[in-house]
Amino acid sequence: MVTPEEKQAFEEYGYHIVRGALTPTEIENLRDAMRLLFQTPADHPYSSSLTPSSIPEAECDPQNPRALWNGFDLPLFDDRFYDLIFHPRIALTLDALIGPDINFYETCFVCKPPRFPAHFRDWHQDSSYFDPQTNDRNCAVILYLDSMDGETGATRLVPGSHKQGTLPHATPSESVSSKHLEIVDKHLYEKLGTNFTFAPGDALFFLARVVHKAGGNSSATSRTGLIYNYTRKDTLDLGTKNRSIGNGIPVVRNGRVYVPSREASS
Ligand SMILES: O=C(O)CCC(=O)C(=O)O
Repeated sequence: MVTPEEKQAFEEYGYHIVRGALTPTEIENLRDAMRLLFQTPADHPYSSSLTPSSIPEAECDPQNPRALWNGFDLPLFDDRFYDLIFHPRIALTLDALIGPDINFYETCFVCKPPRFPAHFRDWHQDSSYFDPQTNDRNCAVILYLDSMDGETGATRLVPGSHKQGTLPHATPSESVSSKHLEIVDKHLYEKLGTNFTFAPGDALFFLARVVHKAGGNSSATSRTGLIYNYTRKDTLDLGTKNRSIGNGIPVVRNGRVYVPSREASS
């Protein structure tokens, strides 16, 4: 799944890209799952897992009537999000990058509606939510369901920034923002960030300490990515245990995607 050169680059820069990780049929299937998730009513028992954006200038997308920009615990809303945890190409790439032996950690989506501001989900490390852990083998993969580039919501990241360790984070001061943690000195990272162009189905893997942000979307259409986090089997929470559903379940063992019945009988 990953060449020795790619593994070395991953350790150096903290990220890895797999183009076309999802097939066109898989993309369509996951877009359909997102279309249904976007219809979740505000009085749904689990709607507190889904966050409307309240961006004044953002256009309302008829497919996303509550303007949901972010949501966690996706398998609560559609079994297809559960199946995706075990996608062989993604799971075995993770095993090669941070393994051996991978566990699931958490999942979310980020939807960038038209006119999504570039500072809305600004520079941060995912590890600000996860640390302390027993080691740094915690990795996100963003699966792009729509094309994204520097003007249309592509994730930006700072290569090698995982080597800085854990940086101070705070809640954003801008009135229009995600309200999620961001780096206190976030202005330092703007000129260091790499711009990418992603096609639907591409996958961006990066360590939880890599500094990254969601790009702004100046186009007329929403752009959605699914973000799945995984850990190595021995990467454990030392502080408050992450309570995301499915957290800690086995995904790869002995170089194979975990299948419960098979493992029980072997
Ligand atoms: O969607 C993106 O491009 C990145 C979003 C992100 O990093 C986050 O919401 O934590």
